[in-house]
Amino acid sequence: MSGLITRRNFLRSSGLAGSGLLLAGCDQFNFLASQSHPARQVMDSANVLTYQVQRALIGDQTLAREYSASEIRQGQRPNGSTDPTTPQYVALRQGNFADYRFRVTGLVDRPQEFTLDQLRNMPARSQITRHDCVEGWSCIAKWTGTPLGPILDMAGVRPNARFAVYHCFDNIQRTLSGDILYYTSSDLVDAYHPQSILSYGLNDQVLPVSNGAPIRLRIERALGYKQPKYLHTVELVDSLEGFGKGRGGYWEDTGYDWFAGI
Ligand SMILES: Nc1nc2c(c(=O)[nH]1)N[C@H]1C(S)=C(S)[C@@H](COP(=O)(O)O)O[C@H]1N2
Ligand SMILES: [Mo]
Repeated sequence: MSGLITRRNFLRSSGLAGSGLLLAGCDQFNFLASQSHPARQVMDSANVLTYQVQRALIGDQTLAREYSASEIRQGQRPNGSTDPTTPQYVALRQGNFADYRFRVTGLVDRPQEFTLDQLRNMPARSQITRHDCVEGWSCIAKWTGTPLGPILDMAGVRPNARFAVYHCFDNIQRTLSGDILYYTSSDLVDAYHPQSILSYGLNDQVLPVSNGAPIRLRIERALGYKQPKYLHTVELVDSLEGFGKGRGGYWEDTGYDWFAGI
């Protein structure tokens, strides 16, 4: 959490107290999936406002708080998908991820592709941070990986790119019309943030499957659902339309805040 402002303080002080509904846990919010529900409009306008105010106050490069090793009190609690069953993922896992490729696509001059070994041989960063899930729990854990920003620079992000969409292997939901795969997105400020790392290590061990192996992105100034596990592609885009329901992520499509800053 940045010392400057929290969603909670901002909403309280700005008279958007009605939007306190933004702050409670996941389960109560299924009604928000209904596009026509009046709470949706309140939420949408509050999202725009908090996004602009937080970006203005927090600035681009403020770091999320980092902790000391003694503050790691338990393992990172696995949540959401913990054992993806898509054939593509199962096959990669059986091969110990030797055939895994991390890709950068979309509005870039030079699409990129990396093996796990290549990522592990790039400059590494470790950070001990707190993961906050909207369900109401948090964990302090040490994440090790390589920063995303320099990789985006290798790809040459085009000036018209506004968002990074993060595509994952896991079928978070199975429906009659097929699997729904997890995805989320961020602006380029978060994509280039120095703590935004493609992590392959957790608490000094190889990142386990339950926490997103082989690669999981950390976006440390955002809530848990903005920390995509089983990540395979970052796609640079100028609009979030055309992905899922167009709200920028699997959970975002059900009504969660897109910015999700903490
Ligand atoms: N691909 C993918 N990423 C995901 C999820 C998921 O189900 N699938 N769940 C999200 C949520 S809500 C949380 S709280 C964290 C949980 O990460 P963890 O299992 O490492 O604790 O991952 C986030 N990223
Ligand atoms: Mo979460």
